[in-house]
Amino acid sequence: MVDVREAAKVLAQARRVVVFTGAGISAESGVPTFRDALTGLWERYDPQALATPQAFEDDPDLVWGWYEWRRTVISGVRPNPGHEAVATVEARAPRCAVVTQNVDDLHERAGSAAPLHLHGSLFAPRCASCARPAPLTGGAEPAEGRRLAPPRCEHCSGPVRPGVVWFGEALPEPVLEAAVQEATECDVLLTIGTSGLVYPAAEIPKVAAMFGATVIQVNPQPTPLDAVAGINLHGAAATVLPALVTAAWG
Ligand code: BV8
Ligand code: ZN
Repeated sequence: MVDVREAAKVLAQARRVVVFTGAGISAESGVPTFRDALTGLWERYDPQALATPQAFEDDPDLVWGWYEWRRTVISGVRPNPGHEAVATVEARAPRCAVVTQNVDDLHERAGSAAPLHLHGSLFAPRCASCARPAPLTGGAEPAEGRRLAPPRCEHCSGPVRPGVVWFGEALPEPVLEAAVQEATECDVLLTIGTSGLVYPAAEIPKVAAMFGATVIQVNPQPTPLDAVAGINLHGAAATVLPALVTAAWG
């Protein structure tokens, strides 16, 4: 694809790269994206209603069961060539920051050193009352759709909650600030597998474009970020990204 060659030229000359990812990069690892995370028994719930503090307050067992099921799904899959290509960008570009909206650990397992998790992580549960980190329970791996009572904090016996950012919750300030800083300073921002609908995360590619970076989008579908993407690679991450890094750095 001529666009891949053009994108590779831009990438190979970049001094500072930001890789911005959404659920689409994990799709080919077999992880349902947020919108279709509610397959099977979960389909009767609206994810935006389930991923909220209110839902956890109303029915902690339902919400904890959903997140523990998602964590079990993640632990059972592997990073895909898209995640691995991102690790290659980090190894080859003079400077590269990975900013992800995903709550899985697939970037880490593909070799990314310290991705910035704008929406937290499934692997960092904490007490909903005193906010102390809580241990990951290796215990009962919930079947899909099964309620599971959250463990209790060993310090204050408050309920343990998933370490993710719910709708209506503020993003972790230091992480958001670092991501915005990287976006203002980069020459190239690769936005991969995100619908660009959730704010303030969706601002990151726009900030990069505003500060003069070339935005390269990888997504099989059109998204609102088409407006800021200088180069649009319409394809799947696990196919396009390996081709892109090979064309850029051999
Ligand atoms: C906040 C963690 C304020 C939890 C997530 C109206 C207008 C503007 C904003 C708002 C509004 N109403 C409400 C808001 C605010 C709200 C928001 O933006 N809502 C949206 C829906 C309009 N935002 C918030 O609430 C944020 N907080 O604003 O707080 C505040 C401030 C101060 C003090 C107090 C409060 C918090 C948002 C974070 C929510 N948490 N995740 C969990 O995971 O359970 S967001 C979650 O959904 C994901 O992290 C992801 O970011 C998002 C979307 O999920 P998906 O659709 O699955 O993924 P994605 O969007 O990435 O789409 C998949 C893409 O992949 C598609 O484009 C598809 O084409 C593509 N694809 C598919 N296959 C492939 C592929 N691409 C490449 N290769 C493939 N193979
Ligand atoms: Zn506690």
